[in-house]
Amino acid sequence: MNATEIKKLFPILDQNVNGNPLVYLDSSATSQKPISVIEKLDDYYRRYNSNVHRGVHTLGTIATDEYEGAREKVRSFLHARDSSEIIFTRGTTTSLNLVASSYGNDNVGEGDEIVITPMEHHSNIIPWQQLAKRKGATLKYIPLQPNGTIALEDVREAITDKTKVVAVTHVSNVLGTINPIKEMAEIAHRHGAVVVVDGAQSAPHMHVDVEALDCDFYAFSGHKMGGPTGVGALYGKKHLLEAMEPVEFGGEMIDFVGLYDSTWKELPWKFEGGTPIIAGAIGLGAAIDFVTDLGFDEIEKHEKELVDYSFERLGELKDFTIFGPRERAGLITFQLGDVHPHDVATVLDAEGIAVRAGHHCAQPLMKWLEVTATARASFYVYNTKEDIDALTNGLVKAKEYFSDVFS
Ligand code: 7TS
Repeated sequence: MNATEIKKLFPILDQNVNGNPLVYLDSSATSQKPISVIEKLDDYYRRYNSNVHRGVHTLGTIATDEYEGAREKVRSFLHARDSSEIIFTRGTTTSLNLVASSYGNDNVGEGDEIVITPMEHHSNIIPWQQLAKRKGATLKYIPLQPNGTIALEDVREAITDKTKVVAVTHVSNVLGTINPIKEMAEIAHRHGAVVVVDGAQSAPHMHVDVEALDCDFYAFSGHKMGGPTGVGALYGKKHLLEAMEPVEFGGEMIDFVGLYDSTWKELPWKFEGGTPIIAGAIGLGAAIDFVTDLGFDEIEKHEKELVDYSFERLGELKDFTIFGPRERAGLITFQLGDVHPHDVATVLDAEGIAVRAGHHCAQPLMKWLEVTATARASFYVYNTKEDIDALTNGLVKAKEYFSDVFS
């Protein structure tokens, strides 16, 4: 299936916005949803909406089977060994907070170090800042190379025997940089540290194999890969999760409750307090079916073509800067002369082209880039070369509109 055919499977993309066919280039913020995911959610609510893990009635059994079936799909998708290593969460942010609160609280102490990078999304900075403050630990940053990549010699320099956690994004949501997780994990493990991977921008776009990467934790969101909002997952190595305390207490996660003490269910349910994200998880399962049917070889190839074509077409523009390395995932963050990114995005929006403008929840990275904001076009399976032509034409218009800035 080519991208034009794939696009037809996403009903929302078949519309005009501001009088022009919608060109959706904001999938790093959230992707659109294929009809199969929309129908799966509809089917759950129409046919078998019930709570899960609660006994014998038929609808509840179907819902439980579908919910646990979705967990198995996530396991297989991440190439994890055991489905008990998959915890459903609200998404990447919740997953990372869970690790910082639970693993971090018990394993990071005064004088210890937490190593991160300046290219992290706020969701992979603030939980560690807070943990460091609570514990009197130090937050340490691996410096970036001028092109926005990480050099392994800097990783070796930053990680020491004091390091307890290395938290790093697999793919930068601003630069598109793909980080060397496997090599970083090897270095971290030599010093007894665990590696927490923010997979928000990798899970939707590339083969992920948590066993091959040998990361200890991996977090991702469903809504960036065709799934519903409000659901994602945390993978953790079983022996680590087993030793960790839950962070949310209440229904669903308990085994026995006494007046003054209680015990927890086994993995993964001890981390899923309250009625779980049933519809969300089932929808995420359908999204995983969708992307795995397309195939990650195809998805990676397609996005590489779009990146190559973007460099070719956007390279024709003068006063145009693309941030980040040439080898990258499927997104282009840019600056058009001195025009404010919000103004660029507003002109593009009038043409029906959706891009994101702002700090992309990466303020430390904006500081490193010496900008306050940027504009970003991000791609997914339904984007075509024509979308990039439309973006290029839109940017030419923006340049004309703001021609006083360029004169
Ligand atoms: N980590 C990275 C690398 C991200 O790109 C995002 C979301 C998150 C974590 C948080 O994910 P959430 O699903 O928990 O919100 N990134 C973006 C973005 O680039 N534009 O909008 C959201």
